[in-house]
Amino acid sequence: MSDTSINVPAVSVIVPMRNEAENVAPLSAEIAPALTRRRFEVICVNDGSTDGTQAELKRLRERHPWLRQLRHACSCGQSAALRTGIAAARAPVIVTLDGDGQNDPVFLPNLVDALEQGGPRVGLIAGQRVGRKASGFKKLQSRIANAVRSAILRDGTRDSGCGLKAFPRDLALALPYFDGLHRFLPALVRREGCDVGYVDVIDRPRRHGTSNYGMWDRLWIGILDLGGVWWLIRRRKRVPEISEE
Ligand SMILES: Nc1nc2c(ncn2[C@@H]2O[C@H](COP(=O)(O)OP(=O)(O)OP(=O)(O)O)[C@@H](O)[C@H]2O)c(=O)[nH]1
Ligand SMILES: [Mg+2]
Repeated sequence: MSDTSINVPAVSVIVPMRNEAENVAPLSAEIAPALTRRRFEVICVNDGSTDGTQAELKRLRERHPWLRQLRHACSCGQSAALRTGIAAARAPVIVTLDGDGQNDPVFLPNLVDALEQGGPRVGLIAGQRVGRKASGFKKLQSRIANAVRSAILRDGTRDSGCGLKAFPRDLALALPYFDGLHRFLPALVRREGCDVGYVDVIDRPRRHGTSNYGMWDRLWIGILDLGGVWWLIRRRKRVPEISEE
């Protein structure tokens, strides 16, 4: 890693973390080699963790100057954590991944490459999980949620729940914000008139710790959010082209 990597990064990797102490070290050890060709920073957003996540991130920062920790005083949720990271990012390109080890950082460059090669019309590259490692029941919930979402929003996306995503920072900051937004990025990006690209990624099991979501968060809140996103899309107005004369 060269010293310039901490000055002006080309890519900001954002990792939301709530009680992921045991996952921090193995994950950062995988991110750095995956991005050697690029100047990068990694922003771990510690979402009010009550375990050793804060201390572990502090310890690793001494070794890795590219590793930043932003900490929420109390837990505000995964969307808020992503928003905090995006706002603080210094690079024009953002890549996100979950902090539990399920998303393999080896796919990070594929997402960034696809975004760059897609040109200015592409506003999002979404990872599509293959070989899901979740339990049968969780996979069923996810399959139903994805089928209902894509039927209602017609966002052309097989899997919107994968943590691996790449997008321009400016576009992300312009999207309407609500809790749960991270599950609807393809529809929201298309709403802005941008295209969405896809990259298949191999899913892994959670490395340590426990899932932060129960069935209620996933299904019922998901249904409520789906209604909200449907409304946002219905109420979309043409974006005016403005010229000053
Ligand atoms: N669920 C949840 N995750 C959070 C929160 N804040 C940060 N995160 C992080 O967001 C990422 C995704 O959360 P997970 O609990 O793994 O959710 P998931 O991958 O959809 O579900 P599992 O398949 O059960 O692991 C992890 O890195 C969490 O640590 C929060 O308030 N709730
Ligand atoms: Mg997970």
